[in-house]
Amino acid sequence: MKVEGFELRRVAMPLVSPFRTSFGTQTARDILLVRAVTDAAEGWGECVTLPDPVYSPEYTDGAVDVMKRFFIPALAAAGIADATSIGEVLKPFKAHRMAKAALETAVLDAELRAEGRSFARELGSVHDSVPCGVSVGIMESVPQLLDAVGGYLDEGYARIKLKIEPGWDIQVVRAVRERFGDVLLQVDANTAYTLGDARHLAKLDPFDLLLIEQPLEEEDVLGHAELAKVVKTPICLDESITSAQTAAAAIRLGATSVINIKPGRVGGYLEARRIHDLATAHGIPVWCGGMIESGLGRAANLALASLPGFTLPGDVSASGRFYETDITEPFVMRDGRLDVPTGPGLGVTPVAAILDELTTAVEWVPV
Ligand code: SMG
Ligand code: MG
Repeated sequence: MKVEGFELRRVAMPLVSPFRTSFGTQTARDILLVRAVTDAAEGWGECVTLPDPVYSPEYTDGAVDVMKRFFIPALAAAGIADATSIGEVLKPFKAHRMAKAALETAVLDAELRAEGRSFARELGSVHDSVPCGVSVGIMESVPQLLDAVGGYLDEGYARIKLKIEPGWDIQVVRAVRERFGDVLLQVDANTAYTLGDARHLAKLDPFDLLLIEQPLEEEDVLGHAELAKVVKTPICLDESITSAQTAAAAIRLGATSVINIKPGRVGGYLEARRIHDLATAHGIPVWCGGMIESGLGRAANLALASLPGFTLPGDVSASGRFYETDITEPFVMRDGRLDVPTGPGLGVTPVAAILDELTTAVEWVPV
């Protein structure tokens, strides 16, 4: 397979409601899509960067720049024929994993479409459908949050994740438990606490949460290991896990007893599978994280979430959780589950008219 070039496309997608976390509020997504054009087929990759470097050091304009300035020229020079070589070719360039992931996913999708194989089959899927979790942002008031959570439970979501930060944590979890009983419940702090908050975070223990996600700084893996000695709620790392290597170290240190796997954060679906394999070998459950993806990224996440070690519901929601109009046929939940796509590659393609309408910029970068 010969890669002829990459189209970099920006798509503006308004959210159905603002999504507030400890690092800011998103009201729309400015999504960077990569379309790999090859002599055999085309493939899509979604770059999960945010516009600002507030979740991770990457940001969308930076991803475009690093792709054009370094990654695509390096791929052109190496003459890559398939997706598995991309990681090695881009290895001399440090980090920028979300940008690398988008390129690798686009080429992998093209390759799989050409061969008529699905992402799910390629990655090692063992389920036809997966249970859906939903991530619920920080809100103006507890009654407003309870309304939102009630609505998601009515829709059938199998697990609720509450975003927390200092001042919006213990009383919020208590209110949700009191109102909704023993639903599957977990919290995500997006690095909003320090080890000094250990006693405070231990106040979450009586609420029988599945896990607390990334309470401390991305680089404070040791701090999480210390925290795990004080807090009974299982600690789950998100931001800190950037590769199979960091995952192995965090497991060894006792810093994480569950792992959130986000393909973009770790450099792609192939590295995501390696982390799944490693965690499973250590008896560590994993689940698939989300970055407010369009239908393209969602399709790939569903394939990943159907691997055997993904034993907890992921942040894999229906299209309607975030978007009135998705760029693919919408993913619609049935009995709290989404079907894993089975068609070639991602199994979905953008609806041309919708894609065109939402596109704000397109650039062609030849290889
Ligand atoms: O796609 O359902 C989704 C979003 C899930 O909460 C979610 N993601 O830290 O896990 C996380 C956040 C990161 C993105 S927030 C803009
Ligand atoms: Mg998280």
